[in-house]
Amino acid sequence: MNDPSKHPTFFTKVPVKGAATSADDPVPPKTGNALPPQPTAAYVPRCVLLDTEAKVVSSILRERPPGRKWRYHPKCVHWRSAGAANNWAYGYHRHGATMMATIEKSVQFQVDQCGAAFGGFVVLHSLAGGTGSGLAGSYITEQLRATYPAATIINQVIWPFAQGEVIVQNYNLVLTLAKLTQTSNAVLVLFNDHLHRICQSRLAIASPSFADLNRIVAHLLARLLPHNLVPPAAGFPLITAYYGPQIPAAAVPFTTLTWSGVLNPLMQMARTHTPTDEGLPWDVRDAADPRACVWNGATVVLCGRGRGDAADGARAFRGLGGKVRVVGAREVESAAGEPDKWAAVVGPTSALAAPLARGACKTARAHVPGPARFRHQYARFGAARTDAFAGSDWCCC
Ligand SMILES: Nc1nc2c(ncn2[C@@H]2O[C@H](COP(=O)(O)OP(=O)(O)OP(=O)(O)O)[C@@H](O)[C@H]2O)c(=O)[nH]1
Ligand SMILES: [Mg+2]
Repeated sequence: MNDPSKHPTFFTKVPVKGAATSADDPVPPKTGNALPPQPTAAYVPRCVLLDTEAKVVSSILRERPPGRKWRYHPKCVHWRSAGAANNWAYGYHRHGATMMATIEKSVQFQVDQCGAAFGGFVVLHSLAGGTGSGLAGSYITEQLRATYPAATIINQVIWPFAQGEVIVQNYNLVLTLAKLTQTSNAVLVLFNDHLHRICQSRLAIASPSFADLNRIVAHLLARLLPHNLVPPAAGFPLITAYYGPQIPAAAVPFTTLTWSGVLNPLMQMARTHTPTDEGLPWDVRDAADPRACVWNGATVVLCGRGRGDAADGARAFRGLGGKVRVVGAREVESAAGEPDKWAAVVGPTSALAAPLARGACKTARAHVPGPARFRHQYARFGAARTDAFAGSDWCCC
C-alpha cells in the first residue's frame, strides 16, 4: 500500500507543514514514554499502535520502504517499557486501565477522522503473550465495546504454534477467548502453524520469519476487511479463513489460472481444514462425510481479472453445506508478483473446535484442585476464577 490515495478505507489525509522525508518519521526512544515528533506526512494510517514495550513499535516505525507515501501519526503510537511477562492478568489488570487512559484520545482522533464512514474497529493481536491477550484482546476490546456499543469490532487473533514458545499460552488464549465471546462481533483466527506451512511448502521460503507470516496476514486482511465478516450466529464469533492460490511471486508470471482451478482446491481446503492448496485429501467428497468440517454460513471473496464471477464461486462452493455468500470484485488490479485471480473463504467452521478444545483442556487440567503450575501467577495479578478459567466449561475430555 505505497499509494494511500488509492486506499481511503485505511488512510486519512491530514494537514501538513513542509515536505515529508523519512527523517520525519516518529521514532521512539528505546525506553520511556515521550511521544515522538509530529509528522509532516499528508497521509496517516487509521490505526493506533500499542505495546507494553518499545522494541516492536520502534522497529515498525524505523521501517521506511522506499516510495512509501505515508507515516504513522505520533499521537497514535503508545508503548511502555515493562512488557506483560506473557501473563494475561498482568496485561489486563496492570496495564489495562493506565494504557487505555492514554490511548482513548488516539482512538477518538481516528474515529473523528473517519467521520460518517466510521463503522468499527479491527483489533490485531496475538493470543499467547500477556499484551496481546490481556491488554489488547481483553481489556481494550472490552472498553471499545463499552464506549462504542454500536460499532462492529473484529479481532484478528494469531493462534500460537502448537509446540509453542510461551509455556502458558493456553491459559492466555482461553482467558482471552472467554472475554472475546462477550465483546467481539467476529474473531478471525489465523494459525501460526498454518502460515508457517504455507510459507515453507507453497511459497518456497525455507526458514520463514515472522515478517513472512505477517505478509500473508496483511494481504488476506486487506482483501477480506472491506466485506462483512460477522458470522451469522450470534454468540459464537469465531471464524477462520482459507485462501488460494498460493504461488511464490517468482512463479506468478509463468502461471495461468482459471477460476475453477482456484476455487475447487479452495473448496476442498475449507471442507477438510487444510491450510495449503496442495496435497488435499480429495477422498472427502461431501458434507455428509464425518471427516468434513461443518460450516455455519461462509463468505467467499473473489478478487481478480478475467472471465468469472459470483456464479463460479456459488457453483464451486455448493457442496460446503450451510449458506454461502459470494462477494468481491472481478476487475481488481493485482500488484506485481500477485496472481490475477485470488479467492478466500471465511466463516465459522467446526474446524475451530479441536484447537479450542485442546487449549481449554490444558487450561482446565491446570485448574483442578491440587498443585497447579503457574496459576498463582495469574491470581497474583488479579485474575479471578470467574475471569475465565471459565474456559474449563469448554473442556471435552
Ligand atoms: N504471526 C506472528 N506471530 C507472532 C509475531 N510476533 C509474535 N507472534 C506470536 O505471538 C505469540 C507471542 O506473543 P507476543 O505478541 O510476542 O507477546 P505480547 O502480546 O507482546 O505479550 P508480552 O510479551 O507478554 O508483553 C507467540 O505465539 C508468537 O508465535 C508476529 O510478528 N507474527
Ligand atoms: Mg510483546
